[in-house]
Amino acid sequence: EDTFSWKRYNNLAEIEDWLDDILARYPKVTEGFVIGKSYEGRPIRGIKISYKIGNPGVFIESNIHAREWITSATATWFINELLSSNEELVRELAESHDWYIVPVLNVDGFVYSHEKDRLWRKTRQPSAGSSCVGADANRNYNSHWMENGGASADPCAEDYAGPFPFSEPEAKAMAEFISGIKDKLNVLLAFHSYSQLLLSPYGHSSEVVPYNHKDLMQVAKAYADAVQALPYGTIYQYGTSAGLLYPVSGSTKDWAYNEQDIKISYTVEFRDTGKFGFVLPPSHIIPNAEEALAGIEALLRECKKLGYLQLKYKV
Ligand code: 0X9
Ligand code: ZN
Repeated sequence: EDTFSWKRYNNLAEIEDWLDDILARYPKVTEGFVIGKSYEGRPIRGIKISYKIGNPGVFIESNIHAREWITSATATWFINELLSSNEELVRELAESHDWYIVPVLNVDGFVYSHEKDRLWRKTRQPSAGSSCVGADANRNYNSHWMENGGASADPCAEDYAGPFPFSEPEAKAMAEFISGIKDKLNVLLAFHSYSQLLLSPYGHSSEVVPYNHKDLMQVAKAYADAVQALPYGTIYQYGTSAGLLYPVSGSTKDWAYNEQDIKISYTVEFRDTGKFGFVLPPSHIIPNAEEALAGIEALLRECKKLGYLQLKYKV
């Protein structure tokens, strides 16, 4: 904890020590959890923050892609704000939702990106019959897996879908954990970088979702507007992954939407728009995190207005 800081990017050990410290400092409202183990056997840890029984649930997945360091830096800053801010809007945000946050999902890849290859993206599970290592865990979920050119079958590709759905222990652990609490989850956000985008389902198809596309756009607009209203706020675009970016099959947010009935589900692509890309200077950590906080606050306010934060289960 002495070395943990948002002035630089922290490695996995530093993040875990910091998390232990947070759990020790806020024992009444936090609970640590482990969703499972990575291929290399590391525990994949998260924190639940809950101030009262019966809140709507928000899940934040972060750093499924190893090199996207701004995501765990932002997630940890966000956790700290939820627990320690005295601002009324942040207190309200913290205390009227149940938060489930996994700061580093792809733990093996994250360690590898710190120790060996800064631009590593995938998991670290070897591929049978290939010398290439790892799959794109954000193509590995069992929802329209490998459909419509949304992933690659080539183990050497950066968007390799894996040999079969949930072949990657990290994606499988997420699926098992989320399935177990899905009745409590109203919202899922998957933190990524970069491009400054809010991406809604679908990823695998250029069709829009039949049920609530308009609402998903309205909620995304609330996030984008709140970010832009900040003194140094940047511009976020929003739309479907397939429409705005490229087809993506088997991603977390599509699986959550399609298979787990979590009807507010986005990928958030943080700063920047390409000047530094994945290697975003640490001076961006706090501004990016402040944008995320403002954006999420506005997003949830809009969700509430539209009726998406009603309890899905009886307490
Ligand atoms: O390609 C990806 O997985 C994401 N972009 S990134 O540069 N962070 O790798 C975009 C994924 C967006 N789409 C879905 N989650 N469906
Ligand atoms: Zn990503």
